[in-house]
Amino acid sequence: MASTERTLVLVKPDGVRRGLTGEVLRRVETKGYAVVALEMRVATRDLLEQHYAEHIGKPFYEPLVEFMSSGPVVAAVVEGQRVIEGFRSLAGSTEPTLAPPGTIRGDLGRDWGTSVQQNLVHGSDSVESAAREIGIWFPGL
Ligand code: IDP
Ligand code: MG
Repeated sequence: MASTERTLVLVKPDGVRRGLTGEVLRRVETKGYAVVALEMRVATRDLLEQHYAEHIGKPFYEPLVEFMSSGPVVAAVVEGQRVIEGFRSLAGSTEPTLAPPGTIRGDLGRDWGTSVQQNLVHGSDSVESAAREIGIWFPGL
């Protein structure tokens, strides 16, 4: 049996503003994953620069940091077998216009004409990213 994994999930500021935090966590929990840490906070630029280091220099980087610090986010550590790919599957693809119905981004998101895609959630994309991101958001864990 595959060993238990942990992933970092963020409900982004658009999700929190739209009152979808509970809906996102509901999908995580009804899928069977466990929320093992949870916090609402406004992310500092410094934290976001660490979190999104791989995107520095891309055209959407500045709008992304601006957007992600525009209001509170809900950060969660979620646990379960294969949860990293499992949550990415629940979230759907990056562009909400193309994310399949049934996914968080596909059901709840759309393009709003902004320079950065406002797509409701973040989920770590690998074991390495998950460990790095959980260390950034929950250093005490
Ligand atoms: P992911 O969140 O699906 O893993 P990443 O490629 O890691 O997508 O990009 C981080 C975030 O940056 C995305 O969730 C989205 O908000 C934004 N983003 C990514 N690519 C683009 C783009 O081409 N245009 C506008 N925004 C983008
Ligand atoms: Mg990513």
